[in-house]
Amino acid sequence: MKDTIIRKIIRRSAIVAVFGLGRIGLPIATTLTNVGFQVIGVDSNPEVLDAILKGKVHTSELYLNNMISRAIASRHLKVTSSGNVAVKESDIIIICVPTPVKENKTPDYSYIKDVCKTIALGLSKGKLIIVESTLPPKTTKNFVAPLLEEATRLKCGLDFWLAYCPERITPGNALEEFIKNDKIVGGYNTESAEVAAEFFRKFIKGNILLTDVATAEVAKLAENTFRDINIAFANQLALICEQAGVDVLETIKLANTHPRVNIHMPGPGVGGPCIPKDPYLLLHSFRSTDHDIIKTARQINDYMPKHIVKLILQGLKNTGKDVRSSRIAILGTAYKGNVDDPRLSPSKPIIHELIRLGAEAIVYDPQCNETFGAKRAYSLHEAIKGADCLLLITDHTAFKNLNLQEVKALMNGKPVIIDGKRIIDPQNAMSIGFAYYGVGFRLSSKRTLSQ
Ligand code: SAJ
Repeated sequence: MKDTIIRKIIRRSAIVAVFGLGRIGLPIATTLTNVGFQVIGVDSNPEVLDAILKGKVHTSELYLNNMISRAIASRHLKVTSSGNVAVKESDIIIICVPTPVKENKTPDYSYIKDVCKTIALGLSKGKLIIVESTLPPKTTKNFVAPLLEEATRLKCGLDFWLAYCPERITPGNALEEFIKNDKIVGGYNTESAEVAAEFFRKFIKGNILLTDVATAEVAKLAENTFRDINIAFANQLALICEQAGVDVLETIKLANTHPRVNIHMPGPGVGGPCIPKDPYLLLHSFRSTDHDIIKTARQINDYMPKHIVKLILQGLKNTGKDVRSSRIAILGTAYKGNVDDPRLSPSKPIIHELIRLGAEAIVYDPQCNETFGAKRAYSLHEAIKGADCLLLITDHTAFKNLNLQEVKALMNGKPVIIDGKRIIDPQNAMSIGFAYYGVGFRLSSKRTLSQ
């Protein structure tokens, strides 16, 4: 049985079903057609399937729509909502569905549970199931495998193979990184790891790193939790630098010249579908102690939007303006630069608080349609005209070369600029006449923030 699937993989005659055609699953499905596999994409959302069939997917992945159209036209990619049929026709099944956390920060298993139930309807001997979705530790062994076994009476690791192989591609560069990155392959058992590794060896240019499922689950969560903690340190360092009267950018630049130091960048908060929630998945089923760096890092990063509002209020106060009669232009609602995704963006709490305080909030984001309840500007000019305060939240390339002379001329009174991503030159801004505030930029003693 194992020789059969290995032979199909080697010949690239194995048919692959990809469940979940979102920002991870769709690039994976499309790339697999590019490297010679026949792929069936499965998604429960008819709008997603329709956009794929029309080659009009809203994405920040360059060339993805062209690749999709070619794959559909050549029939290397089919898409369907009938998951059980797709499983019956496939040899390899890849799961790329979301694993969010609920309001109470516990894992939401609904997506992974639904997809496992669907897969079980079509599962038979000799298939390989690969989970790419980020999961709490021990979920593959204690939740996914039993769901598949109970419904099919098949034995995991014997009748079918199961591996946890997390994705670490960065949105906007998914197509390149899917092939280039090293790949962790966590096998339910040794044979599962071997079969999954053989599949990835056909197209992954990075290293294939074999381990067990639980270690692979924790490794993935460790990667993203490390980033969250590192960013939290950069954010706390920024707050320290503001009060110490130094610039955090220069501080980090100097500190990172140490051969083994890599401090990340401070910002207005941590957003996106992964980094803000993965630390909670890692903590799940861990009996936290009073001294928990992971939770503290989350609190620091979740505080940063509040700090941005403090900077805004300070800037308006120091220029004789009242927030209740101020127009505030917010550049960016996407959670990070050059993506179109607003999920958990720090812009959301900032905009909601500004509206609560009575400000007129207007948003411009060339890549993201979300406004979080603020007015929407359809150009930079429209957003900035008449604004009392300009707020930079997302470091889109389009915002990195603002003509500050022109911006100042459009703004009202003594203009305030709040540089959440530190993409503006403070000296240049101040020389032109802006009241400049930046995350981690020295607050002169007379400008310390009111607590
Ligand atoms: N951020 C900072 N400072 C930094 C880096 C990021 O404030 O130095 C902020 C960003 O503005 C954003 C948030 O953190 O709001 C998250 O950004 P990110 O680039 O770290 O991460 P994501 O959400 O794009 O994460 C993806 C992840 N991919 C998957 O889970 C499939 C993650 O595994 C990758 O590590 C990450 O991309 C990456 O390496 O870019």
